[in-house]
Amino acid sequence: MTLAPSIIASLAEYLENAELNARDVPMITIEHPTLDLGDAYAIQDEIWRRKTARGTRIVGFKAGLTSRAKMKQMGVDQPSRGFLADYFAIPDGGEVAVSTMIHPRVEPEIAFVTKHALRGPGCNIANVLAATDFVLPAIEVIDSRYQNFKFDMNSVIADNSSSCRFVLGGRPRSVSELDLRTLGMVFEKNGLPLAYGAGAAVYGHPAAAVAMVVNLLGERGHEVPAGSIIMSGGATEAFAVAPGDAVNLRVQDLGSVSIRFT
Ligand code: 0L1
Ligand code: MG
Repeated sequence: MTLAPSIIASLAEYLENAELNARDVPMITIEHPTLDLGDAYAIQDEIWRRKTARGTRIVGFKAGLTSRAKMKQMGVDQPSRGFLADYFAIPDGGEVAVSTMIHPRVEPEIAFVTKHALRGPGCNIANVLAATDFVLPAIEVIDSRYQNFKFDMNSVIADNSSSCRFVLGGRPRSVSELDLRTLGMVFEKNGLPLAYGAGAAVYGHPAAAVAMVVNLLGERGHEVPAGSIIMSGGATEAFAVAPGDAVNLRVQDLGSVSIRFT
């Protein structure tokens, strides 16, 4: 780590205010070029602390940048983690106003819900599958707080990996009945296909992406409690949305999930 605790705290306040006020800001590494990965996760964890101190519940976590398509789209070369706050959840088929966000994009994902706690380091696919209660189709709405959705790796990690909203839907299914790598996905906007995906596009196996999140959390002493939601990462690149758009994801054997933007 290179930054003093007071700078970590003020950058966390700056980025959280950008999220809460839906205002974009310059990338933080412009003013703090020495900011490293440890500083970035310390800022993300300080945003987490600020929210829980105000009574917000952290309901789960996310893997970010787990597909080749996403890494290529954003010009980065490693995955990240973020946390999910209670108010990020939108009901299946629900609406969200684009005016409450900066420049939202959507991603097709598989969400895991845990029945046992998970803790890294050393968490692997088998540990994740054994601790999973069920999986669900999910849409993640990401919204970078940075101008023009442009950032470097450390800046996006500090910004909670662009976490903004998520929707869970479909039918909960036990992982013992499924091959998560070969699950097909059709992602649609306004009734037309946007992209097609498969589970293996998510870090080789969606449970491997979840293990990666658990291990990244473990590096800073965080456990994933039973009952957590973990978004395993986009199976395709992310797509911009505008008021009036209806987005739907169909996942083989898991049903569908949708969200509308007003
Ligand atoms: O969920 C994601 O893959 C987003 C991670 C952060 C990068 C981005 O905003 O695209
Ligand atoms: Mg995502």
